[in-house]
Amino acid sequence: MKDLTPAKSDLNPIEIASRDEIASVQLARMKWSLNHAYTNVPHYKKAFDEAGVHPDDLKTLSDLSKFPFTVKQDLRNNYPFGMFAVPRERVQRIHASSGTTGQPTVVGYTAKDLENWGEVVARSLRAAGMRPGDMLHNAYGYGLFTGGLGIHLGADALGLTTIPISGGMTQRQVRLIEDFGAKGITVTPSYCLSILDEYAEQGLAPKKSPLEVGIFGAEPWTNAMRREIEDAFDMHAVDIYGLSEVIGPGVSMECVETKDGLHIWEDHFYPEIINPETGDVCEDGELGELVFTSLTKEAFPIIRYRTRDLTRLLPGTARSMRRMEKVTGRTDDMIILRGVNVFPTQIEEQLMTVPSLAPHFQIELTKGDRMDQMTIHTEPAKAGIVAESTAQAGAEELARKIKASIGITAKVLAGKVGNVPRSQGKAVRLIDNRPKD
Ligand code: DLL
Repeated sequence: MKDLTPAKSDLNPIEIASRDEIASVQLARMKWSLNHAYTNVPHYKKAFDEAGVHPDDLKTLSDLSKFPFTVKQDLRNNYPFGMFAVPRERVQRIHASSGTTGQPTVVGYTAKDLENWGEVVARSLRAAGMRPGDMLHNAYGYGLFTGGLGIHLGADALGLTTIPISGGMTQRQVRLIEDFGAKGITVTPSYCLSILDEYAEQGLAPKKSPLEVGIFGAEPWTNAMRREIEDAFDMHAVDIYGLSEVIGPGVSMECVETKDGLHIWEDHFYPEIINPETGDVCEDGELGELVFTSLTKEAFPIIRYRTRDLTRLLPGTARSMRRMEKVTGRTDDMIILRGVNVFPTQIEEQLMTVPSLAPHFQIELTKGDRMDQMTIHTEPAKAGIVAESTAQAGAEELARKIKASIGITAKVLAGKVGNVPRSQGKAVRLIDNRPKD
């Protein structure tokens, strides 16, 4: 793999500024953001008043803990445009969550917001090793989802040549990567695995592909998956994180030279970790729920938004800005099986250690005689090469590993190749077939 470390002189100076400098930018911007939300969004005025706090009460960054949280339900209650802090005419772009679990969440951006978004995504792409003039194959979905268009903004800001291919039509993805010679690919890690399968299908060697870096996010993935993908394509694999409510992709980014967690672009997004049960703010280093406050957003300021993502905050390394550890999962994705908490990423980690099984998986929950049962659907590795009996032995090995490392009994099935549904975006890791009562 090539060394893709960016030159220090190419970075935005704030990325490597002193902590004091960063804190002073944060404090000034946080005061502005709280005032902006309070003055222009009725929801925030009401919530702050009810909590007995006023933006002027913020004297230091830690005073933020006096302010109330914002949760997804607040956004739903204000559907569609009630959380906007500028007249609708000043909103140049709208994105929305898919709304599969309820009403869609709508977010908006002014011209300045789009410029800032482009800047943080450009920083992220540069941190991944992309340089002006490089070619980017952008396979995140274009549309209401922030992935495709968000990455596109940053690619334009950095001066890349962008292939706006979006998700799907996997044969064509492979063809264009090969014919055009993209250096970078932006895609969900699960869809990258489908692209990898397609390389095998077409008899092409992924190691010989022009790709030098994959920029993976929009869903949790493990370091074990990183090794799998890096090895298969002989390219770097780095993590990009974000969520629509905070801006979209580009809230935080892993640096290609260290691959040690994701630097949060703290001059735009202020992070806190809280105990999800008590709401108390945790110390850096403690595992908890990630909470964000936007510092510069005009159209859709967001104050202490509970992301439901679990991680911890760590000091800066390649950049001065703090890092977040790779996300373990969302509080809503946590499975409680007979009293044991399990995240799909823990299953992924174990699956990657069984060579006879492919990296695709899906977890199904059912009700057994009395207790909940977990079945993990997997497939033989390397279509047609690994015998079914070998894969079945691999499935049993995986069940033993899961028992030993996580402490739960799961049934592991190695079905036929293609049995596990393939994603073209975010993978669906969990199917809950337990009766609803
Ligand atoms: O997924 C934005 C995005 C697009 C990020 C492309 C990175 C790349 P939403 O659809 O609003 O936005 O979903 C946000 O996805 O709260 C996390 O639970 C999850 N997520 C996003 N990035 C990561 C990541 C986009 N790198 C939700 N690791 C977030 C783990 C991630 N989970």
